[in-house]
Amino acid sequence: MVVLINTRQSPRFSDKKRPREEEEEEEEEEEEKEEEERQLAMAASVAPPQFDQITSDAARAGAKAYLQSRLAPPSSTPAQPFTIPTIDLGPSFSGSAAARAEVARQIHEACTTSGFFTITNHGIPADVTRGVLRQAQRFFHELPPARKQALHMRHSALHRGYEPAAYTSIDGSAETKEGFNWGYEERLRPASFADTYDGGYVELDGQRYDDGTGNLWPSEEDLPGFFDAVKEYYGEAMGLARHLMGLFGLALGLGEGWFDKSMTHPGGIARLLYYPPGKPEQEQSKQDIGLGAHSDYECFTILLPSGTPGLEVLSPAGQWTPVERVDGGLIVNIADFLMRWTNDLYKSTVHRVVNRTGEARYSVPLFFSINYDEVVETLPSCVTPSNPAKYPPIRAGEYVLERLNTSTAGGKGSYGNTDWLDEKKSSKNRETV
Ligand SMILES: O=C(O)CCC(=O)C(=O)O
Ligand SMILES: [Fe+2]
Repeated sequence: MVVLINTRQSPRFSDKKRPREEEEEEEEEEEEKEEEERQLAMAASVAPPQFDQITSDAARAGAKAYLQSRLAPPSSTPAQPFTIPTIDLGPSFSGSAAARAEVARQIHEACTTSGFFTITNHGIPADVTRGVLRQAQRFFHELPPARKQALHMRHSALHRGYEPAAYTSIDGSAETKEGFNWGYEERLRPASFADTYDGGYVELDGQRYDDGTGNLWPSEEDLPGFFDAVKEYYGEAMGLARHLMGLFGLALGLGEGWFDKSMTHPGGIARLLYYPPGKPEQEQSKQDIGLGAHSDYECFTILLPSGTPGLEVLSPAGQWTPVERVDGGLIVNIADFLMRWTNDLYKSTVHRVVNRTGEARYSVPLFFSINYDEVVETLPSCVTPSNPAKYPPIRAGEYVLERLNTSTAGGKGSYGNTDWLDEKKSSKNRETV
């Protein structure tokens, strides 16, 4: 059991402010407002990253409409049992094809009903999961505010770095969570990729930043050991994700190796999340949402939660259902690519986080994607004359980027941030010449 202590003093409980502090706060707000305006002006004048104009436009238009459609109140679906099963993944690592097929069968059942399941015996050592949760705590509470601001997501065209509270808004409500986001880079390559990685990793926008220029890390000096602990968990989780993709292939009757060709340089965005202590149910308002209702974008998500509850899943009957924590378990949820491949057979279920406890909550999701330059197109086996493909083909990276862009408060996305990234890349190149 991980015990995480919130060392941060909530502003709600702070003493009455002195005028000097108020002045400083006002100045800060003014600066933030100016920065916001500057970003909006840039957003209007800088073109979105070009990769494949046709699918890029479609992804952007589709992303917004899609999110709205998933958030619409459900039709008159009658209440039905809605369970989030726990699946013992242990037998799936055995040499027995029958044992692996049985695990795949259980996965198939979960994916066609709730779209969520908890896995146990997943193979990630407890000290590694404890280690990364500990780093989340350090990042949010030990890194000085100025250092966090230097890693602000507004400096990234790829939504990487530090995300302060209320910076993103996926269903229109301001969110109380803070985050730290990163994606794949060469330094993170797990040993388990040795036989499968082809060296061709490209980012969401189809470009190469695998030398690390796409990410924003705290320095080793500021947080000693942070990078190594995060890398260790990330490597384990990426390896587990590849294993799960084999099981999804099996579950869909395609074979364990079906997705291998699309995982030669897979994408995997991960983040550390911090949800400040919340209020009891009766005092909650819309402002207290930790993370607004949404579906995830990629193949599936592997979520490592701390001991504090808060994750809720929307059932087909429109009921928010809490996900029970299973000791040592990881939560897996289907995301949009698997829903699109399977023409809605697998459910990319809407979920949200509300911390109703007086304790801080932390979590570490990994959003596993196929190669970002691959196209996701409905599987022929999931299409019939009476059930034609519901979704047009989309390029993986573009789709994720457009969904991320629509989630930034004000909808301006990261378009205004490309100059900064180009500058960072060219100065890095200058250093290495
Ligand atoms: O923190 C959690 O429990 C869920 C996080 C999540 O849904 C997400 O980051 O997409
Ligand atoms: Fe999510």
